[in-house]
Amino acid sequence: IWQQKWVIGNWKMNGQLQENNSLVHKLRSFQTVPNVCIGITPPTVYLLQVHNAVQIVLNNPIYTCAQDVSRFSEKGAYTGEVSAEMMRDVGVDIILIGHSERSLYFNEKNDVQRQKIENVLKVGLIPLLCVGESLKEREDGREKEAVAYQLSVFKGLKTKNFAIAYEPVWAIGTGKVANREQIADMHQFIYDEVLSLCGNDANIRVLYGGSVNDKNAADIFSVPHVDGALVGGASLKYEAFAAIINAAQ
Ligand code: G2H
Repeated sequence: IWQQKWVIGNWKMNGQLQENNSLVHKLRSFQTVPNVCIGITPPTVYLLQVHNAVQIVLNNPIYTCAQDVSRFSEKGAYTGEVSAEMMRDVGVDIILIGHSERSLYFNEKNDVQRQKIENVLKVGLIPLLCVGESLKEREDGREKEAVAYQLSVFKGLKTKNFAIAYEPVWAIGTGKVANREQIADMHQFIYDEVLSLCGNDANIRVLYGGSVNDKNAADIFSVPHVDGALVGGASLKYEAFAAIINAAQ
């Protein structure tokens, strides 16, 4: 998967047993899309349902992803928490870390993200770290400084596999998309930063996220160093998500 384009749907807090089933069943028709790694990120309570539904076809390439994980790694008295080990137990492959909505609503910062990444790596799953500057940081010309600070959570980790989603906060769910130059420039910067932090032999996927839809996906995928997309709203509708998967081929 480190050579493929990734199209990961992030359902956020959306979904229901019946609609999930019908969406996943339709998506299973994509089992042979070459060079595309498809992922679905349902709310935690639906992970097992989605995993079982994508497993029905053997050797299917649909990955089950989680939106978040506990910063605690050992089982115990942490009411409401779900550990990385439990995620692996129910078939999760990839775990999102540090989505900007986590910092916005739960005040999650670098130290917590670092703990979560370590927990994910410890159980052999892939962390997908979300980074991105605020509107104010971009207006002040500090977007790279902001992203470099977020990426510093990778420093000194013993893994060579890194997935990152660049999601400018001002482009999330707003309909605004960063332009080609902004995306190319930041993705190049992320590559350079991560390779210098973790070594030139690291496997990296850098996805773009923020209002990706069926209309703009092909254009975004053609930008250098864009290895895929993290798709929110548009991943909830089969037609739109399918068109984005097709655009990634
Ligand atoms: C950014 C993205 C997916 P949307 O959060 O993570 O959501 O595509 O709705 O902007």
